[in-house]
Amino acid sequence: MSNYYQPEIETASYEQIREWQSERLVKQIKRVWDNVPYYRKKMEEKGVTPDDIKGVDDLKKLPFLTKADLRDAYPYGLLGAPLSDCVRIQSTSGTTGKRVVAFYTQNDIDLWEDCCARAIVAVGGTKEDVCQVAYGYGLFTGGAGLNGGSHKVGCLTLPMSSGNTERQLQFMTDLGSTILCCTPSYALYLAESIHEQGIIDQIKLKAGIFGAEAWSEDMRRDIENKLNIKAYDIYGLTEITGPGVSFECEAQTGMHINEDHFIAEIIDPDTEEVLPEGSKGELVFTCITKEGFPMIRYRTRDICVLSREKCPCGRTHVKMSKPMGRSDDMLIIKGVNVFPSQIETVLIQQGYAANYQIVVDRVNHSDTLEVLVEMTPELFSDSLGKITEMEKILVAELKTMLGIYAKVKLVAPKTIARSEGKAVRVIDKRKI
Ligand code: DLL
Repeated sequence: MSNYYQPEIETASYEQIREWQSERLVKQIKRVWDNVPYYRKKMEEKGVTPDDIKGVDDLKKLPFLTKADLRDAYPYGLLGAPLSDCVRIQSTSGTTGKRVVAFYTQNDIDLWEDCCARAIVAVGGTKEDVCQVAYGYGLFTGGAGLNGGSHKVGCLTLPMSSGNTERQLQFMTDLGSTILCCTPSYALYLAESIHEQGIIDQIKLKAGIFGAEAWSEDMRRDIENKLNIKAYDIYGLTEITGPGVSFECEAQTGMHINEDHFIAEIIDPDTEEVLPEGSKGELVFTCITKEGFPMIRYRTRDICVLSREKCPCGRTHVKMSKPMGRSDDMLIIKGVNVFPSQIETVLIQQGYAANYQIVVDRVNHSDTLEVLVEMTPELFSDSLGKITEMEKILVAELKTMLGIYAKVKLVAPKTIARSEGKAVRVIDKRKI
């Protein structure tokens, strides 16, 4: 039986959700028109005024915002409330140029923490739980968001931040953590360390809430098996609020978007045309309750699919698939689109852990792709013949998946640098 943090919202009818969205959108656009000259100008350029926005169906009339707008408007140009009403900033490193700085009023923080509390309750969290938050604290939204959600649920919260693995494991065993929140790559690292130290019997974890970076279904199974837990996905981005924009429920088949706060659309990234439900495209969000940093039709660059299929958990909010890569992270190698997640899938299917690095370069005007893969202790071999054989298998499997040749280099366990936050998977030397 499912538990909900805010049952009347999380299981509201589709009609009710649309009604909330329409009402809030109309109000939000008026607020933004009055308070955010940067966006007002964009509306004027498109010939739209708040009077044209009567409900969700009019959303498509509004202009998009992109990372480039954030850069142009940095730092205060997209502020939606007086600075004196803002109580916090959070920030993330942009892929290019300036950092993203988002502003929050107290009300924004309160609603954000509700979203994270929904995610914790959805994985079975209650006030009896010990919730170890090993996302980074500080400017990154991961620590702050899940910390706030954990308080709201009433869990005993361990504000560990990321890193210091010895201390993480000590508290995990001494205080009996039952829920772990961190990036999936750090979860895997913690799992490896637990097995190395032979302390799996002392671990009481039952669930993990992992997000902030792409991870495959195979990686999920790997973490679940190694830690003997259920591993749930959580998604979000600083511009929209942070973790908890969407979260997975017990069905583990996609993440429910908190539609009472965020309206989701899927567009064709090239034509900007809104695509029908079920299409794969770029995810766009409109914040309808945010005051400090009210993003309207913000292009996330994340590629995914939305689905309104009935969910066995009873939640009615639309589900998004795992992001299948980012439209701007996608590597184009010899003209072929390559997503790092495809490479990860091959590696895990072949029994490797998700410890790898992709190196892309250009030699004699031609792109090259090399994948460094760590051998797991089980697969470890120091026989040159055996290693060459294993590399050949991976080359063939990658060729089938990607359609192009990738050089594979197997390296000894624990030789690829571990990250405590988001893993650095790709080194594209063509950009350096
Ligand atoms: O990563 C917020 C977050 C913190 C989400 C903790 C989940 C848990 P940013 O640093 O702004 O915010 O990065 C946002 O990370 O556009 C996606 O490309 C990627 N991302 C976030 N969650 C997932 C996920 C946080 N579950 C960017 N799966 C987003 C895949 C994810 N990618």
